[in-house]
Amino acid sequence: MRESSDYVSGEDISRELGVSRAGIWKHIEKLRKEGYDIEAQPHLGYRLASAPDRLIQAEVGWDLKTKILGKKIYSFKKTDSTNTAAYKLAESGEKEGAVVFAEEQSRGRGRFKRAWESPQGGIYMSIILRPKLEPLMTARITLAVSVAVAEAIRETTNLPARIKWPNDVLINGLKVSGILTEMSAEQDEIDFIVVGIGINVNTDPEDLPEGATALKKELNSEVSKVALAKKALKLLEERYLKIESDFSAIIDEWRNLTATLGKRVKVHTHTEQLEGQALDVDDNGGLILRLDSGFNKHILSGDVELMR
Ligand code: BT5
Repeated sequence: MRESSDYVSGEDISRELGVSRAGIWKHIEKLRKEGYDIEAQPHLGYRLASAPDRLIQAEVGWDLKTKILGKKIYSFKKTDSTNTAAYKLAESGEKEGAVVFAEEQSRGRGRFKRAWESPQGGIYMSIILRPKLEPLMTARITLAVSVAVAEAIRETTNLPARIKWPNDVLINGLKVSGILTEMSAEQDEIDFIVVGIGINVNTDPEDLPEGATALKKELNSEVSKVALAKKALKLLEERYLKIESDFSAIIDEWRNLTATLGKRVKVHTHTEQLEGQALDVDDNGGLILRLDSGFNKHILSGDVELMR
């Protein structure tokens, strides 16, 4: 029915799916309850007028042009945190590429035990990865994800999304997306990584903290969460496959999208506060900071404050 903009007869559906006409009616009723707008006309059959903008297998998985990411999709209407859910799944052996979506989170998490506000209207997704990288290289993943998210926003909305090292995507200086990369590793080997992505899509700005914005607010119209999530998965997969072989290409993209380089910044790490000029990123995805003393310092994790 999805491939056709016109009516499909009950007879055709019945033949193709091998179910009775009464069976079809039952399915149609179920789909309607899930938010599908299906028109029924005697003699003509059924027509899909609109599909719900929900982060479920039938929507995100449909025509998703990826090889790994999203091959398995778990969806919650509401959960505490998709990262927590994905982490548990990965611990019990879930394969690389599985994605957990939620329409809402009750305890969305940011980095360093901070909260991620997760009201309805946003995308909350976590992806399980099992890269053969040294643990030191996980910052590469965050960098690649930030490029994929910023590009997906640009391609879907035309809005000027920019990246603030390491994990923020901004529009006009306001935060529209955050990334939380969590890892389980033993010595020199990564067991798995969970990449959590939160994007304020059709979120009501009143439900967001100061300094945040949503795509709907910037664009003045609703954005399809399904289309954006699909695009992000596709663009992320392309970059993920190059993370070892061609990371310099990802850094080049990052350089074009960043709002951090060249700026005077203050960096808060968990041990110290540093000030200087954001010079570049290194091969591990770390930030290279030119200190006032003239020394360059490589920082793998921290918060950047842009100075005037
Ligand atoms: C982040 O942390 O930006 C990572 C956010 C990751 C969220 C995703 S959603 C799916 C998955 N499941 C989870 O539980 N988490 C991931 P950080 O850099 O620490 O930034 C957190 C700070 O951003 C907060 O302290 C607030 O200042 C701000 N903030 C909180 N909610 C926000 C929102 N919805 N939009 C913009 N900014 C927000």
